[in-house]
Amino acid sequence: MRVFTFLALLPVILANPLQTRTTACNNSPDLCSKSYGEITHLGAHDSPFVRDETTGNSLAGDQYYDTLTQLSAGVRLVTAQVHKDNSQWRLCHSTCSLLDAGRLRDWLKDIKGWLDDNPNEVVTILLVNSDNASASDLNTEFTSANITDYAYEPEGNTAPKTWPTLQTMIDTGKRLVVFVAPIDTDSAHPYLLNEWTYIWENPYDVSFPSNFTCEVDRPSEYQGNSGAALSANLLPLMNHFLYSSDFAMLDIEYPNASYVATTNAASGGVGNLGSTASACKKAWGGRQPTFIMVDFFNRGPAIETVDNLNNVSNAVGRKSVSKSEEPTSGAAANENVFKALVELAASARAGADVSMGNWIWTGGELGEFAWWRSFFLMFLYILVERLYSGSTCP
Ligand SMILES: *[C@@H]1O[C@H](CO)[C@@H](O)[C@H](O)[C@H]1NC(C)=O
Ligand SMILES: *[C@@H]1O[C@H](CO)[C@@H](O)[C@H](O)[C@H]1NC(C)=O
Ligand SMILES: *[C@@H]1O[C@H](CO)[C@@H](O)[C@H](O)[C@H]1NC(C)=O
Ligand SMILES: *[C@@H]1O[C@H](CO)[C@@H](O)[C@H](O)[C@H]1NC(C)=O
Ligand SMILES: CC(=O)N[C@H]1CO[C@H](CO)[C@@H](O)[C@@H]1O
Repeated sequence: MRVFTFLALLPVILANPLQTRTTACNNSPDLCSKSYGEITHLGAHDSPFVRDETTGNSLAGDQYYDTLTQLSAGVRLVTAQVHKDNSQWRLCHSTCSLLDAGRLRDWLKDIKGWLDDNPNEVVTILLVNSDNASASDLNTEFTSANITDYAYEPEGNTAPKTWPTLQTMIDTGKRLVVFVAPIDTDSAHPYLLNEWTYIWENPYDVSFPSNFTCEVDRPSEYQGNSGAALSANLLPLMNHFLYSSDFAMLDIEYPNASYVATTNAASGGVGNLGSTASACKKAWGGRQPTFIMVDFFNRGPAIETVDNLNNVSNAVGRKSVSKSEEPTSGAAANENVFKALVELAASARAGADVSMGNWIWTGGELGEFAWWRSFFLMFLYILVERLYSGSTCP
């Protein structure tokens, strides 16, 4: 019956090839003709660092869904920290003893497979170069994943005034943009772009919903001067994730998951994504953020604000993920300080050396009283160990 209907319609389809074909680029036909730099791409902060059963619901996880699920749900910027561990380039959060998401090359292989399967999508990777990998080191990983054919190379060595349209990037097959923060660029591997030549960011280290701001934090040469950064054609990346301030005095930060439904919402309470993005767009003379980076992207849901900024109401081809619930039962129960301390202690036990660096989850600087904090943490650790050893339920 279906075949018969199709055959009956065939002459109509052949006669009107342009009218019947609607191809979406990054989930919308309206975005095909838009420039890569003018639209807003949803970014998953710390993409491979997930809080699910694979990591024992680690509090160091920033996402409930893995990278490929993120991409299938509409995320188009995936980010990760790259660390050197046992002579391998691995994706680790702060330190490999805290949260190790495997080798960089394996993650890239997964993304390569996704790009093969999704020929109309333009994806951006942002790597935080935690252990100063050279361009040649990273190229070895990208080559091993056979992903370099997709990598886009802008002309020249400065931020371009205009980026190609999504359709052009799709047609030329160069639909992967790779930024590294930071990297000494190497003309032998021109697709590895130094983030600070092309992008500026607002502050990322925020632990109160009222503290989100729109001004430049990095690169330092444009600090507090978004006008100059925009005039220099740098793309605005809007960090919009909230850390818990529970351990702020110890320089330990972990994502605030309990408030994320508001943090990522299109409207509503203090610090919501939609209002912040609107305020930033206004502050930037009508320029919308090129990237918005969030924790737990499915909550909010964050994609709603991105669609609003892109004027997209006809999104297609997205895998649906839970917008309200955390996918793993039990994750909410881990929202307590004792679990955090136990994880820290376990990570320190697993690590070869217990330095203050091991205690820092993400961001944060070693302050002048590091020795004192370290001492205080050891005290807390002993306390927690005692609490845990005598009971099953803290
Ligand atoms: C990073 O490595 C490069 C060589 O690839 C070296 O020139 C540079 O000094 C290193 N930077 C840091 C901060 O270690
Ligand atoms: C590498 O990927 C390209 C497509 O991007 C494919 O044609 C080629 O067969 C792949 N090579 C290997 C060794 O898998
Ligand atoms: C998350 O942020 C909200 C709003 O500031 C706050 O009430 C809550 O205590 C925070 N949760 C954690 C775990 O820090
Ligand atoms: C969405 O519409 C607004 C208002 O007309 C416009 O400023 C903006 O450039 C549009 N964004 C995209 C990606 O089309
Ligand atoms: C730098 C800054 O603005 N800090 C503020 C963040 O929000 C808290 C709570 O609202 C204020 O006390 C800080 O002054």
